[in-house]
Amino acid sequence: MVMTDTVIEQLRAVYPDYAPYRVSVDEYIRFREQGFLAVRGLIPQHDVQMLVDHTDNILAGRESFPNVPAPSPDLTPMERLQYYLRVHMLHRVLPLHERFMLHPRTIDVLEALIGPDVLALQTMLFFKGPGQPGQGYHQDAYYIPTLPDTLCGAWLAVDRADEDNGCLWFTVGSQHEPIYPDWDGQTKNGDTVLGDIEPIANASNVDVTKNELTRVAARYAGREIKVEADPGDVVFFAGHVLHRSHGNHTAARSRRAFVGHYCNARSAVPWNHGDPYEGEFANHLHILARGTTHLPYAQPRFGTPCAANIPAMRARPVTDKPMSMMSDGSGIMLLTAHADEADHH
Ligand SMILES: O=C(O)CCC(=O)C(=O)O
Repeated sequence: MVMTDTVIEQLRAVYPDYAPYRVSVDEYIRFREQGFLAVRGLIPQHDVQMLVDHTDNILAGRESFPNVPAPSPDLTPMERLQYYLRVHMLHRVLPLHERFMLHPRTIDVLEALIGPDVLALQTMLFFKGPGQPGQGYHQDAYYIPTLPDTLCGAWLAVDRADEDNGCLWFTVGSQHEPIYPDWDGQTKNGDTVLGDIEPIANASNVDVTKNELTRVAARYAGREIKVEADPGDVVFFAGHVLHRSHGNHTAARSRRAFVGHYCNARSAVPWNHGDPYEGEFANHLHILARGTTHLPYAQPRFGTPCAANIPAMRARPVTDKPMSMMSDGSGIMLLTAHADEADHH
């Protein structure tokens, strides 16, 4: 959408120095060619510092997550760093997490990659302290189905993430693969309509001999890319791309990250993180971050500004004349407004 000054002002009430981010054609192409796109420095450092302070406070017992057991005061500093691996869906209970889920710089990128209408579905906060495990090959759209399938992850580095503390790795080319059903998995999802698809077992298992997506990854041998990231970098990745992370092998460095999952707001979403929902789809439980939709959506619980609560963000520019692809007279086809009433057909 074209950001008007009024909309930018409303967003700046929560994100004081927000400046819209414009995705380039080159970035758009790279996202499709590689299945992921790292946007460096997308989130300002003082914003990232809020997540650093928040997670430090959690581990020190100065803040707590509602309904999640807190670390006991008797733990050693190392035991504290290793207490949480990841916590899901905190945007439904903590304003700070809703703020990061709907960060307009993140949504600017999603609008270009999977939009224009963007629905915010899920969040995870990774602590991944020293010694904590990674996650083996998996495809996110297996866990979070969207119909049509438009899922995209946005992974914000809170600490520096590198090979030693368990950054992300992507298998380039695998974004074109179907979603493999996992008979031993948590869902019945997958592209089972394909006549010859072979189900796999143990997606996400870090043991490559057990994780049967290893045989899919083998088709792209030599094309796995390590994506190191600095605080504030956001890595966007498509729902089908095979990706994984290794364990944190450092002695003292955590690898914290804030992850959101999103889809085009015109997709139907039969998913709500395991919670029951009325009816076939759960779109009404997920937040409209940008644009508009003919489907239901939720309001942000803590009032974070986004399309759900700013009507101007849901407006689509319309012309008062029908448009057609028409020749400009030199043989070039252009999207052109009909000039005369007589042409309105
Ligand atoms: O951060 C990680 O280690 C894994 C994250 C991941 O694979 C995901 O969000 O799908």
